[in-house]
Amino acid sequence: MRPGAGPTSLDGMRTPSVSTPVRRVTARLVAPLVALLAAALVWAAAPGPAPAQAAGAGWTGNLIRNGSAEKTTGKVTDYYPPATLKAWRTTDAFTARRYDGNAPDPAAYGTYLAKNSPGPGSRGRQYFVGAYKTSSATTGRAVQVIGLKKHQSRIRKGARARLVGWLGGYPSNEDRMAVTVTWLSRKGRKVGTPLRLKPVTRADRDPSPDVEGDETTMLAKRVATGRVPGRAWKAKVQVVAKRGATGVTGAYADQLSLRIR
Ligand SMILES: [Ca+2]
Ligand SMILES: [Ca+2]
Repeated sequence: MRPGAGPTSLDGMRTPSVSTPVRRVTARLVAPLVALLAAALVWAAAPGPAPAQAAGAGWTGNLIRNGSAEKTTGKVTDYYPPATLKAWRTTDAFTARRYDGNAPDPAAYGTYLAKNSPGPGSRGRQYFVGAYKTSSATTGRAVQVIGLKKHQSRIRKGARARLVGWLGGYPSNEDRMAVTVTWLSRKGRKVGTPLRLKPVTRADRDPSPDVEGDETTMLAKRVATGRVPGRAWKAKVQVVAKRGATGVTGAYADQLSLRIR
């Protein structure tokens, strides 16, 4: 199957039959060929769903809704009052913030993320922010439960899962984001082994606290893969902003995705 091969061939067939004097013999030869080509075109066009599957090599699309923090209501230029994130149930001022304009020195940028801070190439306009203005006793959190009903046949055959997220913060702060996917049975019981993204800690953002120049306000990619348990009926995604000891200012994340195949 070569997309486009059909129409090109058909045009090629039309050209001589229109531009040259039509003889009965030619017409008799051309008519069956045109019919054959038309049949070939129908055949080529028929397997519509195939390209979508081939594009992801068997993986589903991203099952996490609003995984890039782009869909919000309320102000995203400041954290407070917190904007509401669509598709997520949030606690304790877990919200989204807009990336600041390009920073002259992105690696040494301040407490917020800029459009050109180290992070995903395709990041949209906003990122997840947690642990801002929280009480000392709690952590900010966003939760989303994904129904897996339509993937049941795939899951029963033994599916794999791939969880990806970009996590980070700024160097002088210990806040960090943790992402967990827990599999739930039809009755809501935990089944299988959860997927966890390792937080990007202060040590990751400032490897040598005594040495200047290696501090980075950033997001780094974290990936976790694992088996989808055969009894999984739902996937519960939790994004938890963990507080540092010195205060509460920001744990960041963006581009969260969960795919199975
Ligand atoms: Ca985003
Ligand atoms: Ca340092």
